[in-house]
Amino acid sequence: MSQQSGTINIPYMDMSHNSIVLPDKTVRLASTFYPPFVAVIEGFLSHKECDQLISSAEGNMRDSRVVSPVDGTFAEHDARTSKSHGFQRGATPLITTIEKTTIENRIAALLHWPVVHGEGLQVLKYGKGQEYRPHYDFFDPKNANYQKNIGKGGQRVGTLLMYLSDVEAGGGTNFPKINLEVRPKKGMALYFANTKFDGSIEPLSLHAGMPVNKGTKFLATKWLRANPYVS
Ligand code: PD2
Ligand code: ZN
Repeated sequence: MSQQSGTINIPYMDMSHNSIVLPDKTVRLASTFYPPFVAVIEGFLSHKECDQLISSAEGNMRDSRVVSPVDGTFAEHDARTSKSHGFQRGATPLITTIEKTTIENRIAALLHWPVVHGEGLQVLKYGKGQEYRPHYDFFDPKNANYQKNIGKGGQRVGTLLMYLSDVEAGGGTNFPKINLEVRPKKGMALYFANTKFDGSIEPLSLHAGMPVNKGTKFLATKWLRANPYVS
């Protein structure tokens, strides 16, 4: 299976071994799936990094928003009931783009994808009953209302979710079209491709953040764009 096409570059992961050596740590490739390309990476963040990300975001959280298919603006929506805070790229020392041993650089090394192609990290908090109903992270190229968002850095080609907390019940990331659900585990990351290897959108990537039934779920999301992203 090749994760790279002749014409369009998309993020890819070295799957030749069961662990992946990154500049500052070695992580474990626990599961892979195709199609769509999905990978679970254990030990991607330390528990200390998870706690630091939560505490740097928690005071600034507000109701999460989605990109509206109606007019392309960011708006609150019943489908996404979490609270969240969006960082600019490199906003805190932990995620700065300069230091080689940071989360941003670790993501870039894992996926062979430049830091500047990433949107800023979003940290999300889901309390009991909160969820993110089934949706796509890509922008439908046929919907003219998304053109402004696509213009700012191209398609969202891939998504890396990083679970910042353990959750007692619920809170999995579910892919209803392929009957796959990944349960949260503190420090674990889940990558999935939003496009096929040729760069066209991948309908099988439909996914949802399942309602939290017990406990609190914290998550960090990194959306990767086809081109350099400027907010
Ligand atoms: O919280 C999740 O598991 C989740 C599920 C689907 C997050 C996102 N999408 C997202 O942030 O795009
Ligand atoms: Zn999503």
